[in-house]
Amino acid sequence: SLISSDRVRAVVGLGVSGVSTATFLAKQGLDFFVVDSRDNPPGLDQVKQLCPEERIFTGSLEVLRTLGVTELFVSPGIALAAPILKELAQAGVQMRGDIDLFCDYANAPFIAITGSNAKSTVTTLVNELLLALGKRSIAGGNLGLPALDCLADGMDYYVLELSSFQLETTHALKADVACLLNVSEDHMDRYDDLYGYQRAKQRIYRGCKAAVCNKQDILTAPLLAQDTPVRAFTKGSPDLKEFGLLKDAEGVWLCKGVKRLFNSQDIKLKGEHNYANILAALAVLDVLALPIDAPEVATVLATFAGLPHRCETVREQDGVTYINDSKGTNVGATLAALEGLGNKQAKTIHLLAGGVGKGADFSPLAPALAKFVKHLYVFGKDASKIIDIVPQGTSYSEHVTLDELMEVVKSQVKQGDIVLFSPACASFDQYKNFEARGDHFVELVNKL
Ligand code: UMA
Ligand code: ADP
Repeated sequence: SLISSDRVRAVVGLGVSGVSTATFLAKQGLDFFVVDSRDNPPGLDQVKQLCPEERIFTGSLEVLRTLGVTELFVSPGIALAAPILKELAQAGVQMRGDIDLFCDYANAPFIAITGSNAKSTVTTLVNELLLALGKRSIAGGNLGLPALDCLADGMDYYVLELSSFQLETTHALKADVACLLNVSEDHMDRYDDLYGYQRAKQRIYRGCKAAVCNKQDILTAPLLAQDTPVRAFTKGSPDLKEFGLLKDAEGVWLCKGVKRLFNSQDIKLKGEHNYANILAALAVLDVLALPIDAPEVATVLATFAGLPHRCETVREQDGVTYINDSKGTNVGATLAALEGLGNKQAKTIHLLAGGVGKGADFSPLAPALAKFVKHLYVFGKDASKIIDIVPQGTSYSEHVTLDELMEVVKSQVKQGDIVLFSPACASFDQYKNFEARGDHFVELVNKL
């Protein structure tokens, strides 16, 4: 086996990743401890089926000090900066994760995708394109299905969405294609600064066979051996080997170099940020030497409507468009939504934002607020932090709950307006997750 049996392992954390790792290790016939800081962690009943109860410890991670562990599989929700983990790492204990284990056992080429935003969209799109081209492929990782649960016989490709947390515990990813879409501030409660976060994201490129990066985002630029193929994408006009956009009387063209591949009129996804996402997916296919102008590709682009809660049109009523972008959980996502949907001629957007700011600096939103936003409605825990950066001349109001806020929206909107629910914050102050938050917005819109 690729993992030797003389190591003393512990699975740390009993969420989706912990249960998946424990299941996988048990299947390989390997022993392990299980530890979770919570008294009653979610996966407890499942691991009781996999490992003797005397090897399971809940309520604190401190017990790790006494187990003689040499190798930990740390769940992404636990910071490696936790004192107990730091102490063990300093003592030479390996800090690994489920993705590291996936890499040991991957039996087909895999594509790894990260970025502050658009990971899920691009991961799903790449997978859809591979399937349409007749490949056996499956998408997982941070997207939801844990990476180890994706492993199966006879696969052509795995497509993995990876978070910065997962990358921190991954040592030799060696992806067949590694793609870093963009880097903008997020999770500042877990990193010292943007560069610490970028360093985690850049681990996607470790040992990769090919790379895809964003020409307009210097923080995505890979440092690789000269002979490693790299494809860049841009929302601007592309150089010879790049993927980019050309605009003419017929609309926006998605291009590789001078070659026009698809016209925006034939693409279901809307907004330039989404064209960039498609270009990234096409670049992945291209670097794998798969056909990017095949009719199957055109069909996917004509029908792929994106994922729910990502700039999803919920309803058009009395000339007002309601858009749910609840997955807009950081400043970069909300900025992309404003720039993608905003009208340069007139301020039409009613922006609904707020929640848990995760230590973010909201000031990059200010120019887009001034340019596109008719009225800003803020709510939730860090509402006042958003108010602090509102530019002069942008009208705003503060609310406690979304219910209360929507009552005001109702009385303010006019024909031609867009109501954009893109919080720029996490949801945990008032909701279980971004899905529950988006569902609540949709419910309120449908009641209007
Ligand atoms: N926790 C404890 N004590 C423990 C272990 C966990 O309190 O001992 C808490 C964590 O602080 C966290 C929660 O439990 O609040 C869940 O953490 P986890 O590591 O057990 O999470 P999983 O259930 O394994 O889910 C993880 C990803 N979650 C996180 O990174 C927080 C899921 O991404 C991912 O789909 C799943 O693995 C499969 O790969 C979710 C996510 O929110 C969607 N990701 C973040 C994001 O996209 O911004 C990074
Ligand atoms: P992730 O998995 O990285 O969170 P998603 O595809 O779920 O990415 O989208 C998350 C948020 O990012 C959504 O609010 C979406 O509207 C926004 N978004 C989509 N494409 C882009 C892009 N190219 N740049 C910035 N934000 C984007």
